[in-house]
Amino acid sequence: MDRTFVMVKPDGVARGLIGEVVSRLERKGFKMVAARLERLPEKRVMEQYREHLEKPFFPSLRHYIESGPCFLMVWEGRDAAAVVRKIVGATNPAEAAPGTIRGDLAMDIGRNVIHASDSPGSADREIAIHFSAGELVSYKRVDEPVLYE
Ligand code: IDP
Ligand code: MG
Repeated sequence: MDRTFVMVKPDGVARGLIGEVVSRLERKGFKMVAARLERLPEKRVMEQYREHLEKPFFPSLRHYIESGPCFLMVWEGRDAAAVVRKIVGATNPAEAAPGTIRGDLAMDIGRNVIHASDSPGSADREIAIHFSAGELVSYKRVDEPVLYE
């Protein structure tokens, strides 16, 4: 089954939105296979956002991500990376569709509540940055037989 990396950013944690985010992914049918609440060390912020290191917004992005604890998760399900990105919505909450997490719960591109990997390749890379293989658990959801044909 496919996996993706999802992170409630410090604004989402501070606003008490961990449960809302987890609930949306759980109700969809995704299975959480790892989670951790922590303040990200600088090294992993740089690795996580390596494609943005030279962007003008990177210093403020880094300051934002390091400003408080994040809630890091790995979720499993069919086409996990692509489908979770749709649930998360566009990067700018002003353009994110209603019904998406950013469309429903955020106002500002610099405070957009959540991160999710943008492809299966990014998912593998980002999961490996934050979790060891031994931290990913294996179990069955009782509704798995009715979630998939
Ligand atoms: P994504 O989170 O939807 O994948 P990316 O383009 O990968 O969006 O950007 C990573 C993060 O950097 C965004 O979620 C947002 O927090 C921040 N960011 C991106 N573009 C801007 C910007 O123009 N101004 C401020 N922050 C930005
Ligand atoms: Mg991105």
